[in-house]
Amino acid sequence: MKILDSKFVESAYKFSDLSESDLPEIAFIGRSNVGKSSLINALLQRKNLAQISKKPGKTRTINIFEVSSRYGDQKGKLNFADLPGYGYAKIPKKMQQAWKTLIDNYISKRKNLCGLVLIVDIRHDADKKDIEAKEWIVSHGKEILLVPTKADKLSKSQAAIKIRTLKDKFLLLPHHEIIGFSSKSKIGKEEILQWIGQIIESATNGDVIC
Ligand SMILES: Nc1nc2c(ncn2[C@@H]2O[C@H](COP(=O)(O)OP(=O)(O)OP(=O)(O)O)[C@@H](O)[C@H]2O)c(=O)[nH]1
Ligand SMILES: [Mg+2]
Repeated sequence: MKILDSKFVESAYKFSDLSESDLPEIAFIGRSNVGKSSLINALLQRKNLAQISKKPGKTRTINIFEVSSRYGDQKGKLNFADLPGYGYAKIPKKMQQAWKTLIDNYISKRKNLCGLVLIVDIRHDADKKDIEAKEWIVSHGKEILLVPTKADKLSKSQAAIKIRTLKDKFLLLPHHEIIGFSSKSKIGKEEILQWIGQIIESATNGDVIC
């Protein structure tokens, strides 16, 4: 899939504040500070469309971006959704709960949500919250792509070993893909765009979106 253009559409603190959309949507989910917003910017070839920070907890709302793309001969539009990160202990309990509710509602109720990119840090072991997120996504029948990011922090061979270990830890099924990525070297970018293109193509066959 080739990206032609992208723009910010809206932010929402609560699921009910989000406008309905009839464009197929791909969401980016993962722990705080793992690199969700950086991945979105890399895919869209934008420096700071999704806001990035060294401090965890930068993305506090669901942020929707509209993307114009080309896949094969087809031109079309889709949405990217940047979700707030989970698992950051230093924010107040109340806010952690509000984000969890927001993400849970989003995955279970967003009608045009076709697939989720679950991002983990390639240096870390799969933790309980990441596995829970994967189970929650799969249980709602959504497509999932696991992306271990910050691959530039490991050697190529270390990264390959880590990817195999994560595939086992997450109990990924044969049709579930895992693609290592780095927002520094952009390794994995084309494969991730290819995955998104395929999901959107099969999701929009016919009249029903996802
Ligand atoms: N080395 C390296 N650093 C990265 C990579 N991706 C993100 N970072 C850095 O990690 C930090 C967090 O990146 P963000 O993209 O803001 O992460 P996020 O998951 O959106 O964070 P929250 O919105 O706070 O949940 C920033 O300092 C980024 O520059 C990567 O692939 N390699
Ligand atoms: Mg972010």
